[in-house]
Amino acid sequence: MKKIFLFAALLQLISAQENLLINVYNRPAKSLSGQWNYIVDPYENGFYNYRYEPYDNAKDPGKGAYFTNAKPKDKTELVEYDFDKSDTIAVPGDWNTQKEKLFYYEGTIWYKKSFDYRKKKNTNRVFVYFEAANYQADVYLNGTKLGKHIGGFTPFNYEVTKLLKEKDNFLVVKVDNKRKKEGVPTLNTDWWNYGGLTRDVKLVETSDDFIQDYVIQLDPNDRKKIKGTVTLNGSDIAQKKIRIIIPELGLDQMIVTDSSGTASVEMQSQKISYWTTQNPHVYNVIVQTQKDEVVDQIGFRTITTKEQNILLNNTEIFLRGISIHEESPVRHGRAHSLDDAKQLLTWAKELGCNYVRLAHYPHNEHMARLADKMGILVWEEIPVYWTISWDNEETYRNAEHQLTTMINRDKNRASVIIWSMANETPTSDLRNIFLGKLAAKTRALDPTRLISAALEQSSVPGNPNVKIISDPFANVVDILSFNQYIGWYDGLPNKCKDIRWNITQNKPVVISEFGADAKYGFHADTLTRFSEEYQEYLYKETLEMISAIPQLRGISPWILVDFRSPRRTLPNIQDGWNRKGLISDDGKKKKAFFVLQKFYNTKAAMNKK
Ligand code: GCB
Repeated sequence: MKKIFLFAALLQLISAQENLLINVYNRPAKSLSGQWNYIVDPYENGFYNYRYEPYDNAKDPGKGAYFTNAKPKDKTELVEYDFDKSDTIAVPGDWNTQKEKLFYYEGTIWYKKSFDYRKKKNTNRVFVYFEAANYQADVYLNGTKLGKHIGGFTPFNYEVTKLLKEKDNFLVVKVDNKRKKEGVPTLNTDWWNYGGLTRDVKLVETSDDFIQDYVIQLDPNDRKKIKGTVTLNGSDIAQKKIRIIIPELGLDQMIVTDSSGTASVEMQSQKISYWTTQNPHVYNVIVQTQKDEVVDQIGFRTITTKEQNILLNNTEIFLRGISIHEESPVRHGRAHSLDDAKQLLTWAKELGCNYVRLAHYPHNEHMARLADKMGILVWEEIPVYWTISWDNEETYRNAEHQLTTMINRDKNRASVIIWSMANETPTSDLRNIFLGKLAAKTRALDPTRLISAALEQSSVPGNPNVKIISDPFANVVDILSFNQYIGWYDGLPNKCKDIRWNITQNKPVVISEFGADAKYGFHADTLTRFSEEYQEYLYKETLEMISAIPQLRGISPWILVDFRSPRRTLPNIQDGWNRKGLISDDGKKKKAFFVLQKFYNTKAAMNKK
């Protein structure tokens, strides 16, 4: 009972922070996707006056403030911009790959969309929901500021009920993708800093009192029990009846909210078909109040570790994985659509995967939803990458906010089993405290999933060929993960034969990265860098080397598809692409793809026995 109370309290905490609507894919919504007008504003002239004071703070912002979408009253009036006469760009979509002139652009771009909107019911409420904007968004509707959001890969929403008109609304968004030292991620990464409204924007309509949030899942301690919490939002939400129905299981239960609009549920069933990678069964779950109804598709499973094993529904599992960046291999640029997700996850399946690492930031919601349906386990992570400003409190708050939002959005997805805190971060006291706080937060928000981070390996002093994981954060994680590039950044592939692993932690090991660059179609001998043969050789040697790690329970090599990175400049080979993909940027499979595929097929066959 106490546990349930705690769970409910924590859920409320998440909701209060942001009031993020969950499951917007199944709610009545009008997408604002399509062409938006845009103005490129490197000097942020539409945001600051000539004394560099933000118009946001001014009593009368005047005609210079772009968010007012000003038009001259007559020919004498001076207005030096015009959204409607400006060029258009597609939303969702990054700006870099839509306009040649914006390919390398890092700065501010203003977006404007005009629309009419008629509510279905007068008493209803409306929210504008952004699936993501990279990196900072200042949002205005009809000349009023709704808010500012920081973080390029997580959703956010604002209520617009009072501001919305039936005709001629204008939504203006200033999106700024300048990299910042204190940002999350920080200045240096190994991926393209795609800017803009990279995911869908929609208007979501709800009843006046509505279902804000819920988590419904299998009780980790009793696999015949489904339990959860529902939170309402509105002015009259205390002592309200909520009905939870799972038709396929014949479950139908009424619960009543407490004074804060939250209610907990517990339901018993003997006939739950557990979600597995072979049979990814999802149930329709209906949450109903007198005024609102939300339907979701939820799978029920448990995920735990026991000593060196990972257990899915109490059965040992090996994670046959691959890392993926959120890039579209067909269109190039940021992926955002269901088709993009299908392409990436279908390739992962073809490779023999039952698991993917979604690197290095939260991907769009389609990915986890589709993984639920396809039976692919998922690692999700936040962009706490390399050299974050560990001593900066704002940086911590930002990272925690991204983490909280990611968990909040995807907490009902059975496929998601691991929350990852960070990637290749150098150990220090401040970093250990930073990550420790993130991990504690994660455990408080979601005690049902596993925690990890992509750590680094090191050598025993005086013996470079004996590898260990010497990182205090290894004591915190449930899954011991690390990246290693022996044979690429460290020697040649035959070095793998000399390496001995001395991993002393009694935990499952999942190697989060290994790999080598190869340019598709470039053939040479196995020691020629960037040839397909080198990459193929490295995969063979690495797979043999890591198979000797007794507690190895999974891998997610780097990476499914070549991806853009400004760090990779070698002409005729890289040309701005990280070439560690097993598939080229135009969808062609390299030789190493088939090495890994064979390894996975053998593993899968062994696991069936
Ligand atoms: C890493 C990073 C990844 C890079 C990769 C590489 O360790 O985690 O973001 O892209 O190496 O290709 O160097």
